[in-house]
Amino acid sequence: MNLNIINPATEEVYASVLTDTPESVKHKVAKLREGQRKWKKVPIEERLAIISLFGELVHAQIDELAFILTSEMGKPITQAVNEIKGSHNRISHLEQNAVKWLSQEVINSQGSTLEKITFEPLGVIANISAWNYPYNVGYNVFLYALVAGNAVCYKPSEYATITGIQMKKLLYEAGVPNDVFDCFIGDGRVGEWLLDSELDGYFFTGSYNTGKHIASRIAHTLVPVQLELGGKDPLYIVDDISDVEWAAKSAAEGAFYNTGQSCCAVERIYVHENIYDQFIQAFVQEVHNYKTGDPLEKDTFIGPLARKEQIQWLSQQVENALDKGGRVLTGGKPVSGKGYYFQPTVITDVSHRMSVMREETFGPVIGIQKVKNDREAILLMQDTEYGLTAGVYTADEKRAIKILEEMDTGTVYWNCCDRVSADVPWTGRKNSGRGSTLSYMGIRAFVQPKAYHLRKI
Ligand code: TXE
Repeated sequence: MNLNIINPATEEVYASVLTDTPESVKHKVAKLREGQRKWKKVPIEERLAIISLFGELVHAQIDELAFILTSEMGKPITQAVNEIKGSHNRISHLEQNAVKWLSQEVINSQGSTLEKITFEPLGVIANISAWNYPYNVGYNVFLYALVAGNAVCYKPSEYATITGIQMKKLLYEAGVPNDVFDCFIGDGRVGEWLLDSELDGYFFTGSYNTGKHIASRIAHTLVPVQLELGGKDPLYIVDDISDVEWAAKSAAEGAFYNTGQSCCAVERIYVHENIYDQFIQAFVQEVHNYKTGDPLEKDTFIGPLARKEQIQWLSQQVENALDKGGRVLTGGKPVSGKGYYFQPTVITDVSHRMSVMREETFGPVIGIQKVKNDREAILLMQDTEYGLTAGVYTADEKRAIKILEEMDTGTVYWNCCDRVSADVPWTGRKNSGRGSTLSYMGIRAFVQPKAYHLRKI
């Protein structure tokens, strides 16, 4: 079967590729099983050197790779370049830390028994991935898994397939053997065949519904399952902020970057009533400045949505808000003409009875709610099934920490938002997932400990 990849800006077929079949999945998995036995014996320094070379090859082709990413999922080209450049910090993180975190640890060497821990690869793992940041979220899994000595079944999203194929090519060119990494091409059906393949670990990035399905489908196998899922990430703007324009600009960028299709995008904003009017004015002004249009133009900030169905979802959220008393200050509709465009939209007079404040939007639509005090803000921020990130903008560090300590989320931000760092774990709570990538925890996620009790006689 063929998978047609539609350019979301033009609605034309950008590429057509052959998908995997149950037989080809079986064949590839068997090949990777063989390859992993050899790969795990390659010294970690050699594996790291290959990944470093991969990073150089990506860097050398950045413009071409960004063009592909923009053409298949609509990310504005400047943001595509930024993503590819930014994802390199995963490689630097591995170069600096992998040997340290994967080396054996001698725990007790005094007395007659030596006790130590070694870290062995899981084996052959699945990396079932999303389309919104294919470099970032792909690297978080497959580079770390490879460095730790695993073989990887990489299933790029059907909306980032050519990018996945390019990454595979460059990994091979850098020296990753072709029986250690492979791409599995197609939609959820190919993902299902991977679930049937009795792999040694499943690392999933995507929606809550698919993540929940995967976790329950393979629960009986008892292999590790990590899920990086969606969020409904709140941001609270406190009234002690002196530069309200700055806060509005920063919050808007957090909400609308990548056309709002980031897992940690700001999805709802609460503003203290004392600065509410000023904030709204600055926020809407900022959104008016965004250029929506051809994602290949360097100054475009809002591109098309990656998936056509998302237009209907966003329209429904807007309608639902309007029905319940919300006010659309700008945007609110799909853009007519070719391409899956939706106007950047700001809705006020919102409440938690509205879908836009409760369900993941994943597009350029934001609800902004007025609050009386920190207590009200905390209650609203916590009123969610998700637990990915939460942020607060305030001049007062103590006040910020007090609020952030109340958040049941894997990440909290003070005076920043929508950011990821390779040095600290990326992890979700509740419906935002389980397990961590990045940091030393994200290195250790791809190994299993072995305890040695060694006694000389
Ligand atoms: O997810 P989908 P998408 C989240 C983001 C949003 C979602 C968007 O918040 O919720 O990801 O990604 C495959 N068995 N994050 O739309 O549809 C499918 O082919 C096995 C969170 O891509 O769930 C694709 O490869 N596999 C985040 C992958 O699952 C199946 C970072 C994801 O698809 C399958 C980025 C099945 N039955 C995005 N059905 C974070 N928290 O870090 C589909 N797939």
